[in-house]
Amino acid sequence: MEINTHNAEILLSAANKSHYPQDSIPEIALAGRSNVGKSSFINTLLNRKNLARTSGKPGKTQLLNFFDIDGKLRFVDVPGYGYAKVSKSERAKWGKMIEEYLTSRDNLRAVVSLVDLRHDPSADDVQMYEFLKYYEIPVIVVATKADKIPRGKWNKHESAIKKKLNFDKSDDFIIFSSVNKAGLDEAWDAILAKI
Ligand SMILES: Nc1nc2c(ncn2[C@@H]2O[C@H](COP(=O)(O)OP(=O)(O)OP(=O)(O)O)[C@@H](O)[C@H]2O)c(=O)[nH]1
Ligand SMILES: [Mg+2]
Repeated sequence: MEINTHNAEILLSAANKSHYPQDSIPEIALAGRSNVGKSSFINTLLNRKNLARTSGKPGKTQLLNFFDIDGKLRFVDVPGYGYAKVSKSERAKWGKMIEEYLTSRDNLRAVVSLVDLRHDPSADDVQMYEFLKYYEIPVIVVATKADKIPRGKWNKHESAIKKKLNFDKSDDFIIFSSVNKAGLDEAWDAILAKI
C-alpha cells in the first residue's frame, strides 16, 4: 500500500468507545510507561517536530489520541503508565480506558510496546506485555533511547529485556532512537507488515 506519511494530522482525542472513529481503517496503538518516548516515536515516524505533543512532564497525555495518516492508517497514542504522582482513582480510570480500547477495538492491528533500551523492563512493562499476549494482540517491542547506549552494548541490553519480558519470538523487536532515527525503517516495515 502507498501511504503518504507527510499527510498526517491529529484526528481526535477519545476517553471512551463512543468517541472512537467509526470506520475500518487499521490502527496501531503505542503503549509504554510515561516518558519512554511514545509521542516522540510518532513524531519521528511521521517526520514531524511536535505533531504528537512531547514534554519533559510525564503523565501529560490523558486521552487516547488518534492520528490519521493519509486516510489509510492511524496511530493511537495511549497515555503512559507508571507515573508515580497519579492518584488511585486516576489510575483506575486510565486502566479502564486502555483496557476497553485494547480488548474491544476491531481496527487494532498491533501494539507498539515501548521500553527503554537502557533499563530492565519495569513490572508495569512486563504486565502490559503479558496482557497483550493474553489477548493475542500482535506486539512490536520498540526499545527507545538507543542513542544513549553505545552500539557495542545493544545486544546485551536487548537480551536482558527479552528475558525479563519472556519475549515471544513471533513478535518484532526493534532498537530505536528518536534522536538519531536508528531503527526508523525497521519500525515502518514492521508496522506496514501488520496492516
Ligand atoms: N535521548 C533520547 N530522548 C528521547 C527519545 N525519545 C524521547 N526522548 C525524550 O524523552 C522525553 C519523553 O518523551 P515523550 O515522547 O514525550 O514520551 P511519552 O512516552 O510520550 O510520555 P507521556 O506522554 O508522558 O506518556 C522527552 O524529553 C523526549 O525528548 C530518544 O530516542 N532518545
Ligand atoms: Mg506522550
